[in-house]
Amino acid sequence: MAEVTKLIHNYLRHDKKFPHVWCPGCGIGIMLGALIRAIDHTGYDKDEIVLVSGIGCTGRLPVYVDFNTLHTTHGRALTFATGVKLAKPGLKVIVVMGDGDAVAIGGNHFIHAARRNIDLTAIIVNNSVYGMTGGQYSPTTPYGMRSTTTVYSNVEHSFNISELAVTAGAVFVGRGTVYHAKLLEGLMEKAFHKVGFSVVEIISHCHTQFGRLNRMGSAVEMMQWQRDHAVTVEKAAQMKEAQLKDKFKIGILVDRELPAYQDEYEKVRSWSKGVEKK
Ligand SMILES: Cc1ncc(C[n+]2csc(CCOP(=O)(O)OP(=O)(O)O)c2C)c(N)n1
Ligand code: SF4
Ligand SMILES: [Mg+2]
Repeated sequence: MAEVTKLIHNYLRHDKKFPHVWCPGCGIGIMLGALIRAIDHTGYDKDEIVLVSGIGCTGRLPVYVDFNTLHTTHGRALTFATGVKLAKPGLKVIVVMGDGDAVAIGGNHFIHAARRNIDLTAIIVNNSVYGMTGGQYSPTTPYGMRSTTTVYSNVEHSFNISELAVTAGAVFVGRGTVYHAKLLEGLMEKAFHKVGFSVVEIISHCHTQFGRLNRMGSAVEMMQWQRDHAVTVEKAAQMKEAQLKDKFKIGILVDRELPAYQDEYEKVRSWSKGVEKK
């Protein structure tokens, strides 16, 4: 309990910004807890952290935490974060986005940040829908599911955010759920330690929009769904393709080394100042 009180006092803007806007039972609160614990474990000073977000229920998160924070425009969090990282390479820049923020309006920024391998950590809460604006479908709404703009059935096929990140070049990609909070915390910590573009996708629930429209039950029942459909990468390796049909993998999906953009950029700048090119 003393540990929780310490975290609350250290990291939340408890005297300024609460009560928060999230619905009771929303997964974003669990994600916030995991994020703060992971940052606490890394040992960074609060002033060394920059938390950047766009707009959305998830995008609201930096408002509540006592780091350097930027609450920017929908879909452009990664562009603001890129500017911060290039201007102040010594800072740890973490970008918090919803699925819409990251791969709908912000999709092009996302693939190019990954391709460029700029040293940012993207934390993406995938709740399958545009939560804040009333439950419209997003690029992660599964085929056949309902949203307020696909009232009969979504006829589009959804993005797999983590696979997109792997293909686009991210050096670290992890996927967790808000049910598996401890795993999530560990994935975030690993992502923060990685130099280059790292991604943590978090399968979460929006019970008041997506869950209600698809009759998926309460927040607790939606978390039970996460428990029953998530399979660790290690377990999945032992399973047959048919057994994995309605499951998704959690854990570390990729962890590789590639030169990070801002280091390469500094190298080129040094050549322009007369340092000999090797
Ligand atoms: C340029 C622009 N387009 C659209 C909007 C309206 N808008 C605000 S949040 C949002 C979607 C939020 O969905 P997501 O990013 O998945 O976050 P969630 O609320 O689900 O956490 C939209 C479309 C906006 N604020 N700015
Ligand atoms: S609308 Fe959905 S995503 Fe937004 S706070 Fe409520 S439950 Fe969470
Ligand atoms: Mg969303």
